[in-house]
Amino acid sequence: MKIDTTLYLVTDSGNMTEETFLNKIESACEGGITLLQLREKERSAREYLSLARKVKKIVRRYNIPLLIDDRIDIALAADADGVHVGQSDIPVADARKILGPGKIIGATAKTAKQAVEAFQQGADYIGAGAVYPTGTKKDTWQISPSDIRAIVQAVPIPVNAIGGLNRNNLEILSDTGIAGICVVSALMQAPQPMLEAWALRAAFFRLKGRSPMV
Ligand code: TZP
Ligand code: MG
Repeated sequence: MKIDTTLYLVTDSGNMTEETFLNKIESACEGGITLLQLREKERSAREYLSLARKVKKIVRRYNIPLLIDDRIDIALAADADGVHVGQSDIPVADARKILGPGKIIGATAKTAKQAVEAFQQGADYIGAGAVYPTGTKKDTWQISPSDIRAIVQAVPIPVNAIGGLNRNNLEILSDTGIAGICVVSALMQAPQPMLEAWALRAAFFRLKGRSPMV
């Protein structure tokens, strides 16, 4: 499935109220995010599903696909657009078997070998990182821009960078060939996610040498 991964918001509702969280998501949608992953590590299945349905109502209005982190059951129940799986989650091939060809499946890869495996199993995009140290995900480690470039060169699907990215630190990714950036805190912690999303888009398009208007 063809997807635009330019500015990919991965959520973290943290200590926010649900209302604040949903308002932030709506604001980020207004600012031009192109993809959203609901990533909720601390919630029960029932809470995760309920939140997924609420988020879906918002993103649908902006034609932004909704992906669910890890949980294929939640993605199916909420009729989300797909899932994102990590290296210790259900393998892409099994996720594809369950979800069928019409859904989006993203996979995390830290090496070109992992990326190729995910692509061959049916992944639609790759998330690669962490680029910078990040407090958002404790059980990860950094990979270098040249690792990311090797991943980009190994697969014909979009590769996004993730990990500690913000509007001011994308420059080290300039030669990697990434299709987009994934951010959590840059948008979730922003007082006005709409303005921040706009700034992130502008920073990314500057990196790629393109105008944000096209
Ligand atoms: N995978 C690698 S780093 C990361 C994930 C989910 C977290 C990125 O969060 P932030 O706040 O953008 O650094
Ligand atoms: Mg996972």
